[in-house]
Amino acid sequence: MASLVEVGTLVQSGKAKLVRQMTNELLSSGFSPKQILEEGFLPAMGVVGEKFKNNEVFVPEVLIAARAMNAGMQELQPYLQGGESIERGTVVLGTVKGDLHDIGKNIVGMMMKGRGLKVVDLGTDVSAERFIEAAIENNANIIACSSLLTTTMKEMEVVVKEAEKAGIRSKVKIMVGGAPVTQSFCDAIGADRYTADAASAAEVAAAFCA
Ligand code: B1M
Repeated sequence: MASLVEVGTLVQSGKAKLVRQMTNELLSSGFSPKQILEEGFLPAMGVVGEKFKNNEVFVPEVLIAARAMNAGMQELQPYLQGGESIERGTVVLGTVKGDLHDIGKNIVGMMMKGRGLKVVDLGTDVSAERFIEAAIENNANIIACSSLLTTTMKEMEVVVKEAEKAGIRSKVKIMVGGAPVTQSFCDAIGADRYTADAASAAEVAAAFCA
């Protein structure tokens, strides 16, 4: 029988086709899209995030679970366009200029979506100007920058400076992360928050938007 717990279990085990099917069954039984997201998908992704943080599951499992949740989200989408908004805030996400690493950034994005946030993913090699432009266009709550290279992490400081120049610094939180990034680096460049992994990044982003 379709239930919110069951759909969550299917998300965790990455069964995209079954998630899609059960999402439709739940909708037909009268569950609201918001309920399915908040009581089915999000807790499931939360569990996956925790397991990832504790090295109980690894990148492939996270990507598979996130893909299953996205399959369910596609079924919810037509119902949400009618007006009910489930997005808790908007994050503009990208890997900084000069850097092409995107595996970690993609996981951060999926985890954030799993927390009910709208993620505008700008991809890799994103200039500071593009981050700012997208933050303004999307009225973003957060700019989230990823960097895997010691040679490109300094681009994050440019993002902070450009946000100041554009007059949006007080309206937008700037989050930074990626293997070479640290809390002291975050403090030194005047960003708001460093997180070491995707699950923590999503947790902090959700808290910023709460
Ligand atoms: Co590159 N690479 N790479 N690479 N690569 C590293 C990063 C490196 C450490 C390898 C090494 O030398 N040991 C090294 C960097 C050294 C340094 O700067 N200190 C390096 C180098 C040097 C390079 C090139 C320069 C190599 C060359 O061409 N000579 C080149 C640069 C290209 C460029 O970007 N301009 C390069 C290229 C590549 C590939 C294209 C081959 C490929 C990237 C494929 C892709 O991303 N689509 C690649 C890969 C795969 C790696 C390693 C092996 C793995 C990175 C990865 O995906 N990890 C990496 C060595 C390693 O880490 N073992 C390496 C898995 C991923 C899940 O972890 O990205 O750390 P990570 O993300 C984590 C956290 O960091 C955090 O959450 C994620 C999940 O918990 N996180 C955030 C990430 N972003 C966050 C943002 C947040 C919060 C948390 O808030 C906003």
